[in-house]
Amino acid sequence: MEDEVILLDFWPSMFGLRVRIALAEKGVKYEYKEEDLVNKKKSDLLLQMNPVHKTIPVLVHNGKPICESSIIVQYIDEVWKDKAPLLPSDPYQRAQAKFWVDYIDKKVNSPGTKTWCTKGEEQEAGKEFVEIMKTLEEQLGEKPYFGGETFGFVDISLITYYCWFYSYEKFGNFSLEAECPKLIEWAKRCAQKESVLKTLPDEKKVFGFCIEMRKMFGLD
Ligand code: GS8
Repeated sequence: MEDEVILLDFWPSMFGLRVRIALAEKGVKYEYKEEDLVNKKKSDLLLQMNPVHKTIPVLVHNGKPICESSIIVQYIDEVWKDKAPLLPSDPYQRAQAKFWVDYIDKKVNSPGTKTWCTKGEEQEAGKEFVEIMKTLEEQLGEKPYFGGETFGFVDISLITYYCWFYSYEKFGNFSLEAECPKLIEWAKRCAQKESVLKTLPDEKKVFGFCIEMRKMFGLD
């Protein structure tokens, strides 16, 4: 029987984008269902499939939900294991990859969001964001990808922020190209991959979304 795969998502979500890239890497066909998070109209399916957090992304595989983007990416890697491994098989390397994804999960989103979603804190948040990117750039070192020669779990977890960099830079008033040139080279390398290229939305579209949201929140 064919697998039934449904993804509950929201187009600019860096978390949902991780799942879309992982599914593209594995060549998995799925049905995409957009949630109307802007108007806070969550579908009954979302509330039923993720009653704990009520957040996207949710992957519904043969009727069963999997929640939390980094857990979903690991699940995808385990279920569709024959194609394009995303996590290393070596236990130590695997633990390292999970450590860095955990770091990204704990550190990146909050200062990133503060650059465009606050009034008066934008520049401070920008500085904090740059420091975190510098730590990640140091971890990347001279390698083409975080795990070495191939695109994997850590790359997927961070590259989905790439389409947000433009907005963070504009509102936070900084330049990542100037501050972290190696990291930007890495991002451009990742963006050449079909799974990433075809998945990430245009940075200007994301910027337009930020402008709309700022208006909606009464910030501008
Ligand atoms: C975060 C998901 C999330 O914040 C993950 O999947 O990695 N740790 C989770 N989803 C947001 C949209 S993206 O900003 C969401 O669903 N928000 C709706 C809400 O909070 O009500």
